[in-house]
Amino acid sequence: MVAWTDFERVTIKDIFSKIDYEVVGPAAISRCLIVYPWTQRYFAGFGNLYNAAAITSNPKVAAHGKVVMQGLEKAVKNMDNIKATFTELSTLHSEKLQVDPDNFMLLGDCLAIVVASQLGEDFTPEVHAAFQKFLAVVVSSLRRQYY
Ligand code: HNI
Repeated sequence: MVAWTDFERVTIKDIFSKIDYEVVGPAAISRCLIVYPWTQRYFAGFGNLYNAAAITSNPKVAAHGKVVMQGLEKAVKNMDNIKATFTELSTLHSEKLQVDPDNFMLLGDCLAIVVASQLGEDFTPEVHAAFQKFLAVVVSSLRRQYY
């Protein structure tokens, strides 16, 4: 059970209310696929991921970015129960998709960079700390069904 301060709760909800999933999701997943190219291996069905231009203009990548944001929204709405909320998603990534869980925080860090660029001066160190804590809980919840 994670203890959240009032500031952290308000900040996480505030970030998700301010960002546009259709911009942030695709930008974060694209950045992850470009910066950490080994993550491309899980998206063989997405077609052309040949270079940065192909990745950022690939409609399947963009659609998936939005799906990831919708997954994160469930965590935002269930901040006191993220582990249980992500049980099925963790099992899916472990058993079906077989994603190396070390990749989760790589995507999380890409997301933090994109959110920072969207929020500008509002992304203070305190806001960053709250967001990073949220990502850490998400990642540990996604790792939970791995064995
Ligand atoms: Ni992930 C599918 C959420 C990290 C590879 N992923 C999903 C779905 C959600 C999701 C939601 C859709 C599930 C469904 O169809 O029921 N993924 C998340 C979240 C994170 C994350 C919240 C971390 C912040 N996923 C990753 C990472 C990789 C990854 C780091 C690989 C490097 N995910 C996948 C793949 C799929 C997927 C592959 C299936 C995509 C498809 O459409 O075929």
